Amino acid sequence: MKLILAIVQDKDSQRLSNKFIDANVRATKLSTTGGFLKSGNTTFIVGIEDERVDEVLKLIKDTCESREQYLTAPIHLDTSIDSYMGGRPIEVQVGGATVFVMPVESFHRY
Ligand code: 2BA
Repeated sequence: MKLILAIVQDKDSQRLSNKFIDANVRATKLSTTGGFLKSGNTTFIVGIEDERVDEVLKLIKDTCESREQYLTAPIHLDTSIDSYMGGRPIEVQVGGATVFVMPVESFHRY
């Protein structure tokens, strides 16, 4: 068994959730925050049999779009990012999905 952690944009999360349900893939959705943009994204936790990992990765890849976002500095942004931006909005390419696949030592449902 593997544990898949997939960080996706909020805009894609509902569609991905529906695809998981249709494909009988069990998943947990977490509301998360990107460390750089400090805006909301969604992290899916999926425990899945080894032989279905590629199927899940394909569902994620086919559903999640890469998008450009503009980061403008609100007053409360910390100084490190403020100086990084030089006070101007910057364009950031946010990936469709950032995915980690990890081995699972054991799995229990009680
Ligand atoms: P954020 O941390 O909010 O990052 C959003 C996008 O900003 C990133 O897209 C990347 O294009 C850009 N970015 C991030 N850090 C940067 C930096 N130090 N300098 C310049 N640009 C930077 P993605 O790479 O597609 O990441 C999307 C989201 O996936 C991230 O949101 C974060 O929540 C998560 N993520 C990405 N890589 C990760 C990692 N190695 N570990 C944990 N989470 C990760």
